[in-house]
Amino acid sequence: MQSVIATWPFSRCGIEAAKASLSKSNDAITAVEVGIKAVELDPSVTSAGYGGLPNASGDLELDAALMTSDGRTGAVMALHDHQSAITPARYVMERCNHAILSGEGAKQFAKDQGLHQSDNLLTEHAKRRYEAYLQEESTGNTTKTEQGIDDEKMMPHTDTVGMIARDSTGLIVAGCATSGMQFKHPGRVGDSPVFGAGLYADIAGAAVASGDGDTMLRFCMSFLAVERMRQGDNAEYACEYVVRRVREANPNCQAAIAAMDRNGCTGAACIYGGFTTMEWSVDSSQDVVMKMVPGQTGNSWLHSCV
Ligand code: SD4
Repeated sequence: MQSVIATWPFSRCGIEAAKASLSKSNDAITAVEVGIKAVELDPSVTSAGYGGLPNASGDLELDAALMTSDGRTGAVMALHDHQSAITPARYVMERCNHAILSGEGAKQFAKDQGLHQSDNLLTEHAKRRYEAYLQEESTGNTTKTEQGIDDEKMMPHTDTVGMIARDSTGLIVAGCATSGMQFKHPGRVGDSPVFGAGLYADIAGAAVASGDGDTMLRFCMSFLAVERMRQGDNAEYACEYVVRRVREANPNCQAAIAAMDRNGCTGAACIYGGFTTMEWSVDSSQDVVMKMVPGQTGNSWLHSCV
């Protein structure tokens, strides 16, 4: 069954692109690549690709990864000078002897592959937000907790595009792309491009995570969800199990996960309410469906894209 699931309502354009790609070429890798790229190049999305908020030095710094159910991996971390990181990640997977490239090395690789660099990296909105951040930093007019979290807004802004697609050959591909935490320390990498954490895929299925990567990393959420599906959980139970585990250890963590089993059936779970998936499958409907995922606590997720 051809099937796609992605994180957050802003991924609708990505799901539409992935659906069109699957219909045309029935290739889950290309579907995830074009789907994620559509989101990265949407300037209204403030947490991935062009439109993303910069790091503390004012630079857009992107992470992205792809992983396939037949064991292929590719990721770029802290990539500069690109509006989209998912194609560089695909090229690492297909054209490089390594699984992950970071920083200057990732940039050099992308250049060697002929991928277009851009000097148009920050939208007007991102520039304004960065200026406001600098202003706050210089006046000390922030209310940070010891974890560096803004009290007023409760949690840092965090929304990654994660996408999983299955084609009718049975290949399942997971992908993630993010600009990471807003105004992060240069070089900071969260869970999104880390295999097992932000994404994972193997013959039992695939999963992608979204949320506070600095905390989520240690739970290997995506790997754990796929392990649960291997042991017989459906995708929804697997996600609920993973989120329960994170919540038991850290009830204040903003963490969410979406998964797809080997047959293309999907599920999702989150600690804070407000997490949403976008889904499409060839069997159920021709339309993209938005699903609100109930949270495991009364708290609501705070978005970067508002
Ligand atoms: C990160 N996990 O860089 C990413 C951000 C994110 O949903 O997912 N957001 O920590």
